[in-house]
Amino acid sequence: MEKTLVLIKPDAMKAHHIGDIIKIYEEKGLEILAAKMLKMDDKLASQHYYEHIGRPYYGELVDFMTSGPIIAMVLAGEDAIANVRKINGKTNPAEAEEGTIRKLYAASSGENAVHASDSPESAAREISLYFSATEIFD
Ligand code: FUP
Repeated sequence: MEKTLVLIKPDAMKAHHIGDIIKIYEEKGLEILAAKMLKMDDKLASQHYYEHIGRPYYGELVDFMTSGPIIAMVLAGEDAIANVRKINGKTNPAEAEEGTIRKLYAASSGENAVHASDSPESAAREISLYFSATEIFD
């Protein structure tokens, strides 16, 4: 069973889509091994999005991600990393496939409802930013 880190971003939290989003993952057979609500601060944002530091949208990205609470989750399943990214849809919701979370609930490439790890290395790194080993129930 592969693990991946998912974030429900501030836009989806404010729009009351927590339940809708979690229901989609559960209906697709993903197991929730860990979950917590928290507020990202600038330090956590710079750790999570270190690859984006210096990009033109970085300031807006941090402002958005720190604008309200988020939910962090560890999801597990067969090919969970690729599977969850498929369920989430493309970064830009205008390009996201029908039925994906971003098609359903995201407004723009910046405010796009959910995050999911993009490789086994990112998943391990990102999971450790949000959860200690005792908080993951596998
Ligand atoms: P994804 O893996 O789909 O989350 O997308 P990226 O890693 O390419 O981007 C991470 C985050 O940076 C996005 F969720 C939002 C932000 N971003 C922008 O705001 N504008 C862009 O053009 C690209 C990314």
